[in-house]
Amino acid sequence: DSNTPKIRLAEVHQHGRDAETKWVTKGTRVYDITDWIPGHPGGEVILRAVGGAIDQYWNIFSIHKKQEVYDILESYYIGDVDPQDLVDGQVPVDHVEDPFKNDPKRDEKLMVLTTRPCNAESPEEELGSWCTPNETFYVRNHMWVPEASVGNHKLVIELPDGEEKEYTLEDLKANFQEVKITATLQCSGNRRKHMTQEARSANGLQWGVGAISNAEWKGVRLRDLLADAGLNLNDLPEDAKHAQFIGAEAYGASIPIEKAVDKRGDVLLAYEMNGQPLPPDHGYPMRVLVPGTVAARSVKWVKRIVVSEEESTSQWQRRDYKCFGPNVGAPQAKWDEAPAIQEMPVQSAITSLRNISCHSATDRKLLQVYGLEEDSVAVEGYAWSGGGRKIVRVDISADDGKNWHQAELLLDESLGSKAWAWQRWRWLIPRWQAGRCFVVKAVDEANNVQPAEVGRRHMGT
Ligand code: MTE
Ligand code: MO
Repeated sequence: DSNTPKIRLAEVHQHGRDAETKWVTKGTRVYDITDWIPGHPGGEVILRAVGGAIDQYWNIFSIHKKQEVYDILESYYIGDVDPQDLVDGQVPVDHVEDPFKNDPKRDEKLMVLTTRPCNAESPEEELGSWCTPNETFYVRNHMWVPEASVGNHKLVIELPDGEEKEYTLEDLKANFQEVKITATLQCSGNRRKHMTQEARSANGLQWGVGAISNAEWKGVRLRDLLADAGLNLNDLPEDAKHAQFIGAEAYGASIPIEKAVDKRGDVLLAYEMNGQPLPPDHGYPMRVLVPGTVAARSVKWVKRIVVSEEESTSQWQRRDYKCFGPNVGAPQAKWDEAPAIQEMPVQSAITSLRNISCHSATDRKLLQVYGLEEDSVAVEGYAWSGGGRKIVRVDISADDGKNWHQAELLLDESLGSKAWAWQRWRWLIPRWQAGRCFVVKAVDEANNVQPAEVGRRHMGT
C-alpha cells in the first residue's frame, strides 16, 4: 500500500556484511535483521545474504520454509522494494549474488544428480581402478564451494577450556609428521536407488553404485594437532567427548573423541589427494578425513575444530544421517533419541558385468587365468566395510541367489593402520551356467554379512 516505505535496492546493498545495520529482501519485502543475527541458529552463514536477497539461500537451507521462521522474519519488516527497481513485479536477478560463483568446472564423465549444489556420482567405468581419479571422484556438496585460498585459510582449534590455537597449511606441513593412507569415502546414501527398488522407498538423492570412491590421502594426524593445541591425550578431560568440525561454507559434523585421538584411527587433516593438492570440490586447501566412518563426517574446507562435551549442533549431525525402524516414517522419527551414524556397515556392489569371448585375444588371457575355454561372463566390483574391518569374503551368485561362489579378491597396496580402503574383486562364470540375475554380498572380518536382496544386478543393465 501507499503508506509503507519504498526502499531502493541500492540502499539495501549498503546494508551488507560490513554495515552497522543489516538488511535482506525476501520477494519484494525488505527486512532489517540486525537484531536477529546473534541468535541465528545457523551461525554467521546468514551474513552471506545480507545486503541482498535471502530467497536463494532458503531454497538451499529448506529448514527455513516453515511458518515460525516466516513469522520471525515478518517481525523485522521495514518496507517494500521501490517499484522503480522491479522488473515484471520482481526483484531482478542481478541483485541476487550467486552463492555458487566459486564452483569449479567439472569432468563431463561425472554422473550429475543435482548441479546447485553439486551432487555427482562416479561412473561405473571409473570405479574399476584402485584409486579413483580426482576428476571423477564422486562429489557430495550440501552447499556451494566456498572461496578459499591457501594464503587466507586458517584452521582454529578450540579446546573445552576455551583455549584456541590457529594453524595455516604451512604450519601443518612444517611442524607435524606427514602421513599417507588409502581410504574409501562412501556417502551414507550410496545405492539408495537399489534400496528403493528392492526393499522400501528411501528418502534422499537416489544414488546408484557410485557414491563411493577411493584415494590416497596425505596429511597430518588430528591427534598430533590436538596435542599441540594443548589437549592431554593421556588423560582426556571429562568434558572432551566429541571433536566437532566446521567447514568454511557452514557445513558441520562431529565424531567421538576416541576416534579423533586413536593413533590407529588415522583421522587426518588431509591436504593432498592422489598426489595432488585437494581439488576445490574435495575441500581445498584442507579437509578432515575420517577413515572407516560415514563420509558425512569428513568435513571439507575445514576452518574450525572444537573439542566439546556435545556433538555438533548442525542439522547434518542431529536431523540427518540417522536410521529408524521400518515402521517409522518421517513424522514419527524421534531424531533426538537415534544415534548419529558413524562407522558404516558392510557393503559391496557389482560395477561391471560383461561377456568375455574366446575370440578376443585380451579376453582369452583372462579366461586362461580362470582355467576357462568357453565364452563367459566377467563380474567385477568393490566391497568395503566401516571401522577398518577387512573384507574377508565376497559371495557371488549367477542365478539369483540359488548357488554361491567365492569371488577372487584382487591385490592392492593398502596404506594405513587398518583396512580403510575398498577391496576390489572379480569372478568369471561360463556363459551357459549364468542366469540373468547376479547377486553379490560381502563378509567382513567380524562376519557381518550384507543382505542379499539389495545386491542384485541383471544382465544387460
Ligand atoms: N564438508 C563440507 N564442508 N560440506 C559438505 O557438503 N558433505 C559431506 C562430506 N563433507 C560436505 C562435507 C558428505 S555428506 C559427503 S558424502 C562427503 O563430504 C563427500 O566428499 P567428496 O565430495 O569429497 O566425495
Ligand atoms: Mo554423504
